[in-house]
Amino acid sequence: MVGRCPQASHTIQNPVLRGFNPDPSVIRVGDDYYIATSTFEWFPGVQIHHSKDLVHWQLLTRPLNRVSQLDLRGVGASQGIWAPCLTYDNGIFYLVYTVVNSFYVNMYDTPNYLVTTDDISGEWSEPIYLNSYGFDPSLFHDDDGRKYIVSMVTDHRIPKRYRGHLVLQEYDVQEQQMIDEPVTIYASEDIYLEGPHIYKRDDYYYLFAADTGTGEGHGQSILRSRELFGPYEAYDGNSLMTAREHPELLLQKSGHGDLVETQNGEWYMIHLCGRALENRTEKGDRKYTLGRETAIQKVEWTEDGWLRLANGTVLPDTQVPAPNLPLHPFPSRPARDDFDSKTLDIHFQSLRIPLDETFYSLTAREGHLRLYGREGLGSKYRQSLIARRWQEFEFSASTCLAFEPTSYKHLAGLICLYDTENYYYLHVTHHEDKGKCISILSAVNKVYNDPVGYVALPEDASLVWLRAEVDNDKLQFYYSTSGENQYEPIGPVLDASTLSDEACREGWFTGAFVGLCCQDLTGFRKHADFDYFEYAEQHD
Ligand code: 6LW
Repeated sequence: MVGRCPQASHTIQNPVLRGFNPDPSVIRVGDDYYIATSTFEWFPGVQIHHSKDLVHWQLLTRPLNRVSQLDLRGVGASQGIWAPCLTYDNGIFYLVYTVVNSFYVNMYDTPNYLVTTDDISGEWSEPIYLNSYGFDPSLFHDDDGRKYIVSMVTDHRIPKRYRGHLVLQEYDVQEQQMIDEPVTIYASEDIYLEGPHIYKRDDYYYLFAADTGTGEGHGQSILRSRELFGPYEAYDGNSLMTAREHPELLLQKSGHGDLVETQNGEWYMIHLCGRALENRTEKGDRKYTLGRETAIQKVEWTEDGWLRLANGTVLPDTQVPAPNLPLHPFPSRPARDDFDSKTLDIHFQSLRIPLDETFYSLTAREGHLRLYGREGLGSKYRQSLIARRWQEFEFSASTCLAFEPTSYKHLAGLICLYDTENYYYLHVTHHEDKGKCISILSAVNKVYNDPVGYVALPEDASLVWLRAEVDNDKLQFYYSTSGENQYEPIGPVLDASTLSDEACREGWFTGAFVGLCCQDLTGFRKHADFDYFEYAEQHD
């Protein structure tokens, strides 16, 4: 499926990584491009997508895939893995990232780690601890072989000394630890910088960093110095990219960029962005159910050694000229997963701990996913839940379930969720008076409702079909006990926009998911068998 000749006239359609894929970091190794993005409390940790043309992207791997590398039990919503930085040097891939253990409190705990591999889609090393100054660590490989970590610095004091503060410290590859003291390379009472990367080009070191937070005021800045440790001078044209004055643009929140040079000397910036729903929170913020996503802009160096968008403005474009590279589309994926494979589809993630066979099986009943019921939807420890990102504003998700609950503490079904405090759960359960029944449980910042109560199912209904249809801010559930063509709506139209960064109170960095789950709140692992899971998008 590889294109035969270079195609200069193609376009990159943004966002390239749709749905919850923030804090992108990019590298090119030969003809291959890779982007790493944050995964927070979702396991396995860090997503890496692959491309050969910057136009088509495919999810390749998630490197932090075992508990010895990453144990997120107990971490809060939107904590866990933040802002990975992917680099490559001398045959080795390096991935640094933060595991946020406490945030939204006075003192942050933000240990930073490094893992390595020589095979990006294979196994990665055990983590090496780096430091805990702040988050968004990035590894810089200098020409002389020495390596440095640049990181933002948090400050728990009231008031803080600086609004923006970055430090640089050397990392010793042989010793596998930080050496020497960290040096402040940026400190400002005005402009907050984070997500820093350092590059060397010609006679300058460039400090490339996100400015002004990650909301609609977000932007991208560049500074430079002839010395690695500064002083760094800011570009007059900062923010070199931002949508902050332009609420009409598709790519809101644009910032947190990283640079890549193609094989032909063209330059691109990948960056974080978000697509807004029109409805707003009580505070007046637009809502982003798809979380923060990843887009690409073409950039160019000016004659005096600064960087600007190739479109001549500071505004991020939805369509961007593709690089002069052969097109390389990937095969499209079927919307339906029949659970016939021995492994779960790569798009599924679990919460905080691995998808291991203590809570699911693809072989116990052939052609089915069996989930063994475990903890409740508020648990930050051992839920039996697999889910995938919402990637478009309009989609449907459906499943068919065999489940024989004998207690109201047995539940299984189809869920749309943001975190442990915000979800809509269409589920089969048992009721003392009604027997097997269907219900909806909604949670909106811990305010719980059951809008249809408990609806009895026919006694011989061994299979129950469940469906969710999402249209922007509207969610309608459906169910059937007599086949896929017999769906009837259940419950009111629900407000899907509560599952958004702006609406959720505990944490606001991820995005909405849809998936399957099973709870046995008696602790005896009652299981449910799911015949398939289908996620089908409606495109404009
Ligand atoms: C990311 C940081 C940020 O690490 O959000 O507000 C964090 N800024 O750059 C999580 O995406």
